[in-house]
Amino acid sequence: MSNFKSLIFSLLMIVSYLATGQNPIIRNQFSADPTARVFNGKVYLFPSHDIPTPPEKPGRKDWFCMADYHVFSSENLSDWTDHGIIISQNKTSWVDSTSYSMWAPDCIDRNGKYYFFFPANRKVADSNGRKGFGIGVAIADKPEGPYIPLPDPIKGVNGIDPNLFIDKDGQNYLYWAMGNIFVAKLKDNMTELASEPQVIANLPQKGLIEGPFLLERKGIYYLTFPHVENKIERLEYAIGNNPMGPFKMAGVIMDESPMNCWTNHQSFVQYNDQWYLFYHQDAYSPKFDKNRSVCIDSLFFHADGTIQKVKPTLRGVGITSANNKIEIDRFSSKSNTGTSIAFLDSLNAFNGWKTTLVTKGAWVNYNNVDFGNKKIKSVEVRAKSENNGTVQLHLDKIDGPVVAEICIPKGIDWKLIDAKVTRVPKGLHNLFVVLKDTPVEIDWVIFKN
Ligand code: FUB
Repeated sequence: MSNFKSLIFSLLMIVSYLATGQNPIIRNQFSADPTARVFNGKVYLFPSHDIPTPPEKPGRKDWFCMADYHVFSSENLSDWTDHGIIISQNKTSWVDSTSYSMWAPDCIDRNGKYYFFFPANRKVADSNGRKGFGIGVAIADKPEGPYIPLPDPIKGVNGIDPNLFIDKDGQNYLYWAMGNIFVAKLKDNMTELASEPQVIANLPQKGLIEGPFLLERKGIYYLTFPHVENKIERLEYAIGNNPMGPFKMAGVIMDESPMNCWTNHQSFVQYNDQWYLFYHQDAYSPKFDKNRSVCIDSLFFHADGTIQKVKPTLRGVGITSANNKIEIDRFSSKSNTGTSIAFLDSLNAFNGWKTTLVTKGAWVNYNNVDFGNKKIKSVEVRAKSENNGTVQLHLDKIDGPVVAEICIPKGIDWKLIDAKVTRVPKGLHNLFVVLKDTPVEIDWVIFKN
C-alpha cells in the first residue's frame, strides 16, 4: 500500500470506530476527566487519555501518564466516534514532551471558533521562573479539529484542570485548580486573562485540589468539583448567584467510587431535554486507578434546584438497538444471587466482560432495547456451558412473555447459537435473560430480522 493509501486507511479506521453503548462509553482506550459539550446538535467528548506507563517515561511509573488528547462525538450517547488525536505533547512547542502530563482539558465555542484548553508541564520556566503546569489553548474551526496550539500557555495561569464558562451576558470565565480553585475573566480572544486570578472562597479547605466545572441553570450557578471528604474523591457542589461566587456548599453529586478509583472528574450537559453527568471510573483497570474510563448517567434536579445524587450504573444511558450486540454484563438490574461478571480475557480488558448465570432462576435485566418495527425472527447468543445450560429471554418483566429459549450445547469453547424468536412486540422493551437449569456464560445477545 502507498503511504497515502495507508494514511487514508488509518484515518478511516479511526473515524469509523464505534464504541457501542453502556458504561464505560469509550471502549478502545482509557479515557478520563471527561468534558462533554453540545456543539451543532451533537455531544462532543474531550477527555484525558490515560495510557499504561511506557518504559521511557521519566519519574514515577505508578502515576498519571498522558501524552495526547482524542475527541469523540455522539448523536445518541450510545455510539461514539473517535475522531483521533487532536493535540499531543510531541507537537506542542511549550510542552515538555517527556512529561506525559496532559491532564483534564475543556473545549468551548466562541465567535465561530473552538477553543481547546489543556494543562501540561512547561518545557521552560515562565517569566516568574515557574516551570510546573501551564494551561495552553488550541484553536479549531470545527469541534473535531484540526486544532492549532498557541506557542505559549496563558500568561498568569499556573495550574491544572481548566474549565470554561460563558455567561448569558457574554462574559467568559476560566476556572482552574492549583491547591485551591481559581477563577478569572477571560478576554474575548479567549487566550488572555481579563482580570486577576482570584481564589474561590468558602470551599472545603482540605481535600479539594482539582476538577472545577461550572454550570448555570435557571439563574443558579453550580460550581462542581471532586473532593476528598473521607479517603478518595467524591463529586460535590456549591451554589451561588454569580459565576465568581460567593458560593455555598450544597451537597454531594456522586459518592466515592465503589471500585475505589481515587479520582473522579465531572462535567454536565443538557441534551435533548435531559441532563447528563459525565464522570470516570477504573472499570478496565481495577488494579491501577490511573488508567480510567469515562461513564455517563442521567442527572436530575430537585424542584428547589438542588442536584439529585447520581448512582453510577453499568447500563449507562441511551437506547440499544436489538440488532446490535447487547452486552448483558452492562445490566440494569440482576437477581440478588446466582450471577457474576468477569473479564472475558484477563490479559485484555478491552475485550469486555461476560455474564455467568450460575443458579437456576438467576437473571439479568438490560433496559431500553429497541426492537424497531420489522419482524424479529431469530436471536444469536455468544455463550458457553459445560453442561447444556438453557436460558430464556423474557420481555419487560422477569415473568414477562418468553420470546426465545436457547440451549447452549455442552463444551468449553465459546459458541454462536441461533434460536427462533416468537412474538416480539415492536418498539422499546426491557430484556430479561433467565437461567432455566445448569450454569451458562454469556458474552452478548443479538436479534435478527
Ligand atoms: O487526570 C489527571 C488528574 O486526575 C486530573 O487533572 C484531575 O482532575 C484528576 O482526575
